[in-house]
Amino acid sequence: MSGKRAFLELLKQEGVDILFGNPGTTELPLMDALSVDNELRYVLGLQEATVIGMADGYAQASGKLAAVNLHVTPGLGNAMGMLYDAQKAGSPLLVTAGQHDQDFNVTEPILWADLPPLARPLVKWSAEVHRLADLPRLLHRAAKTALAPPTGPVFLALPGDIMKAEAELDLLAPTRVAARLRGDPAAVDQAAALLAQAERPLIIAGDAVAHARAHAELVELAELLGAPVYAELVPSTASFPASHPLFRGAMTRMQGPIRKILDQYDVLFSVGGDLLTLSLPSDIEPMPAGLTLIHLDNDPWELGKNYPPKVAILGDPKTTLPDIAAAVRARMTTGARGAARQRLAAAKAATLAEREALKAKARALAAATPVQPLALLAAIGDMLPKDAVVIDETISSGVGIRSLMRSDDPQSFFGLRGGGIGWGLPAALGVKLALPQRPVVALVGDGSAMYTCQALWTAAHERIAAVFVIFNNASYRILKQRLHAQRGLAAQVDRFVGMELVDPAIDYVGLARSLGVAAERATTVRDATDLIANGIKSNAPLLIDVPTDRNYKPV
Ligand SMILES: Cc1ncc(C[n+]2csc(CCOP(=O)(O)OP(=O)(O)O)c2C)c(N)n1
Ligand SMILES: [Mg+2]
Repeated sequence: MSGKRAFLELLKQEGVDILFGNPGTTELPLMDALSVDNELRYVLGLQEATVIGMADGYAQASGKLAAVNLHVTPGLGNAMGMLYDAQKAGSPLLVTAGQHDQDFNVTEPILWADLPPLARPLVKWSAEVHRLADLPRLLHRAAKTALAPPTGPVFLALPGDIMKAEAELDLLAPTRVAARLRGDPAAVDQAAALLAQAERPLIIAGDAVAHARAHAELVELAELLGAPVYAELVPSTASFPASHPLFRGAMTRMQGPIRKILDQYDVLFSVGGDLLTLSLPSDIEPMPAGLTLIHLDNDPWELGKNYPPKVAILGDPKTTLPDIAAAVRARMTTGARGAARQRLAAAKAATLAEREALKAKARALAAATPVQPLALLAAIGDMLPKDAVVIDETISSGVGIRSLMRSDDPQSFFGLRGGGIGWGLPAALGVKLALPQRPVVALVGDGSAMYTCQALWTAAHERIAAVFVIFNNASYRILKQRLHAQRGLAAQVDRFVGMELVDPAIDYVGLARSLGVAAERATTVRDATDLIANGIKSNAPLLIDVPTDRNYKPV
């Protein structure tokens, strides 16, 4: 068997049915093999950032391995920003790239550089195949590593001579690591003792809860404790059902406001997230000294990474949370149960009041021109069908988004976890490929959209019926907000260099149409939601450009 055919067979063994890629000369052997393969769908992205973004969305929404093939050095280079996002989101990506023939590299041919060290900082494992006989073992190892917890991208370089060579090959077989690790019983009991005595417990739910599909298990514990639940600071998933009355939305990323929240509690249970993902430095210590921390994660790196917990449990949320809940129940005194019931009622009332206030604020802005992002978000949240999936790259426009979207199941919401912008458009395509039966609506900032607008062509070419809503404030508004808040020179002279996307204004409708995607402009909230509804019905990709308020000063 040839290396190129073996590679495709190995991917199929690993359950891969889509190969996301962008080819060049070093990938020609592989492209040759694909020409006679009828099982793998090759999804072409017109820039490598788009290729990785699509694969990331696909991996996150499906929970499956997503396979990628990139061009040699510059191809991998273009992919790095989105690879960073995929790493932060823990997306199981098998990233491969072609390499020149091994005996050709000493001449330093065009496009050549040593690839594994380039990818290494952003992946769990990075290697190159040096003998065709090793291809099956290395490919299966790569796939196993990507999917074993904590999941994440891996990289494998494929020299041309390996792809072209022929040999008798044993393709071996995939390994799947059974990941439902149940936390240590002694530690579970210790955690339960602290939780059962807590007077003001709080839960922060991270992405691993959604990855483990452990909503019901966490809801049970939260209700038992009467503990409000925040999503981790920069979530990439719906780690708790948005409609649940204990859910307070994603916690802020600013030290001062975080501290204000945490000061109200005596025990913090952090499950499956990054504690805490901060954005800018501050003199304020966000973690109160007296707060008792309990930590559960399936990634040992995250346990006690920044703040020392009283109890740290390595375990899968789905299998470990019920053990914790059972132990808490057994340990709670009658008094503690009564107090928990009161907390539950009070927390529910507080959440409902907060949510109602946010919605009232949004309603009051519904008719404002230009469109206010809060009003648009709330209206979208009200009109989306129950099974819709929201992709969030709204940046400065996303305030309150987790409370406004009915993101109730673990696959209903995907957000930009790594902060490298340009993720939203391609991720939406990957999500729609993984969940073809569900309406997929991407909410994307105008600036973010420009990094990977090529994704629109792939949407048209592959007929991927996602709806893209551009929150178009003709600026990098978040940067203006942040710089203004620093009260420096820019705020004094009211001039923000490199943050205005004007002169010329970018024509997103024209851009989308030029890439084969239908597009319309909406100047009112009502027009925007009508168009979204049409887009969902039409079963074809649609871009909706919504000019939104450019104001960046606090109101
Ligand atoms: C790859 C990458 N380049 C640059 C940045 C810096 N950056 C963060 S937010 C932002 C602007 C986002 O603009 P837009 O999508 O229009 O959202 P808005 O701030 O206007 O809400 C930029 C340039 C980044 N995070 N990632
Ligand atoms: Mg903008």
